[in-house]
Amino acid sequence: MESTLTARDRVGVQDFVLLENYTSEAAFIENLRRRFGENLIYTYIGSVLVSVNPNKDLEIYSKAHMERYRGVSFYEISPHIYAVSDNTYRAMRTERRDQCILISGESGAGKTEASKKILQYYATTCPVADRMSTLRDCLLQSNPVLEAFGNAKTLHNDNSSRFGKYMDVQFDFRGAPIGGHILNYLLEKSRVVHQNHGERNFHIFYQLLEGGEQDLLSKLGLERNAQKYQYLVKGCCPRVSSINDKNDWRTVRKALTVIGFHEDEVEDLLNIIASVLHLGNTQFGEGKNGENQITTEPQLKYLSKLLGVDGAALREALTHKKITAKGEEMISPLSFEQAVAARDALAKAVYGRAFTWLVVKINQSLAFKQNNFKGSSSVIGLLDIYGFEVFQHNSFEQFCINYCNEKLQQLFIELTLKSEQEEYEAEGITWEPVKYFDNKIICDLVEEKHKGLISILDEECLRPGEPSDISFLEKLEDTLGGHAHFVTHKLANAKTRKAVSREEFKLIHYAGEVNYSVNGFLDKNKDLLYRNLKEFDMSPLCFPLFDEALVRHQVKYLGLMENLRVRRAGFAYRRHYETFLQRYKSLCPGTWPNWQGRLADGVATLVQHLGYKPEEYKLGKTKIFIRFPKTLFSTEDSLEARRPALVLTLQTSW
Ligand code: AD9
Ligand code: MG
Repeated sequence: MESTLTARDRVGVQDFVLLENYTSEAAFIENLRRRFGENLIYTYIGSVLVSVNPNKDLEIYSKAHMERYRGVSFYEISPHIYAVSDNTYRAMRTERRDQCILISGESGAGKTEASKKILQYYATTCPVADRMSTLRDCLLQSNPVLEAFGNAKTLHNDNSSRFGKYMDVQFDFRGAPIGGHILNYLLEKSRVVHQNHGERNFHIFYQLLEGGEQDLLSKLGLERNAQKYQYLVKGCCPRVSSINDKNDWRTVRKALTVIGFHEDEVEDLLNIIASVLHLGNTQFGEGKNGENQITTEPQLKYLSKLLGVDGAALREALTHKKITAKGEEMISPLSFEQAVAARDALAKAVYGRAFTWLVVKINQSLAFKQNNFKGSSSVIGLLDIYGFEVFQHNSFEQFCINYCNEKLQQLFIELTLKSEQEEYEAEGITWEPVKYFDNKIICDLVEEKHKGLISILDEECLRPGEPSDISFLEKLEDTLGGHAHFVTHKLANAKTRKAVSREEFKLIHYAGEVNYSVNGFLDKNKDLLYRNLKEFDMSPLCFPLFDEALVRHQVKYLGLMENLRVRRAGFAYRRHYETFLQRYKSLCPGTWPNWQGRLADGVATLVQHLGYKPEEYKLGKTKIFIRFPKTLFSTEDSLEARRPALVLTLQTSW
């Protein structure tokens, strides 16, 4: 007998809420797998979009695709990042409220790609305000520039964001973009001086060396060979097959011009990049009198030229430190190790400053010019941070990144699981609570005042005496010992002790367990730069097509099953009686033009007239709750969801 697959069997359901066996994790994963097999990477859980990384280019992002999603309701067309973009845009316009799109997922899952697609959608489909056509280009071109300076190849992602980004796009009353603003968080500066095996420094270094014109390189004193630079050889990975540094250089160079960087500003920026490479090649050795001195004169010469500082002063600053004791300033020589640390600290500080300056410049070009503007404006915010990551060796940087993801998960829980269920309870709607893991306990472990990990770290950094990474670890053990999410070698039982070394602590995160080496925690937290260095006034500035275990892990820790249960049992829409009545009263002679009685009775009259079936809605204390989107579609085609849009990206291979 021939068996035929229905389209639904083949491509699964496009909203998990429609899944028959909705409590089964296996059915959930199977639905994702089927859709993924058909290149359908997007699926909804109600208004949350789940996206599975295809790791290949799909023909679903053309202008024609964008047009298809314009002005069309969320549930009327197949799930897409453009549907979220459009829905958010229309919600902003009709409700005149600022909106925010949060993108969550682990490293390499596709957050940055999603954020770029959203921006492209707005740049292509929104009307253009007077004299604002250049803004659109600046918005789009800010991406390659920020990625060049803030992204790098890691073991998880060839284009991994090493900074967090929150971008606001401001729209005028007609829905035309009129401005933008970028907030950057915590660049991973340590990458400038060190990369783990198989990883690279920030893209810009390789782009400049590969793509920079010969004249330019000569002026900067650079050779076209990344292997020559100590800061670029640590990861033994100068080239990456998926990256074309030469082409990317051209893109970045053009983008800088479009954004409005003057030639001298680009020169300043490249001087800084080159000086970081020269700093990396600056070596120290023993002088005639046993003193520590710089042994690489050409580097010093270039450094003083490129940074615009006096050579002798720079030499002194890299080999000596200035301290104030009993009101007197004293200069003391640095040991070899101290000099190397001072050099690296300067390289990180210089690069960090250049990155901040870059963002300031981009913001100037995106800034909305008040004098051209009439009327009110609203904002759509886009959050794209670095994703949760676990390497074999994890340090302060991973700790910061993973804590950031822990906080984002808190927000996700708050928006989708907690507030939703609390609202049903408050409104007196009969409700069987759905249990979920609340990661607040881990956030508190990290951030609680006086008792949390960060407070203990700060206190240890400021403590007189000789605080060290190990004394910090001991303080953690004293204060946090016994916490269910905190383990060290000493605290572990005989069975698990081997899994944590004596210089590590383990955090049991919502997304998995991570061992952090405390080595360098104190210095990195202090971000130390000797005073005499600070005083310089430098220039401004083949993928598996679906790894089921990996996907299952993410489905679990992101709480997607719980999310589905809340959505499935819950109500897609809710409106205050007054708002609902105001909007639809014209559809019912009994409520038009003005309902004089109790609001709840007016809504009951209205929905009865509209033919709502009892199972389709519930009346709470102050609001009407509507279970299915289609009920509302028949009433009003374009009513928007009020929650901020959420996009969850899933990694398919690590
Ligand atoms: V990290 O936390 O910054 O390390 P992201 O941002 O989550 O990470 P990213 O968006 O950079 O991941 O995606 C990683 C790679 O996956 C991209 O460079 C693409 O090669 C690939 N990717 C992601 N999303 C898509 C997509 N929608 N279509 C095709 C994609 N490829
Ligand atoms: Mg990213």
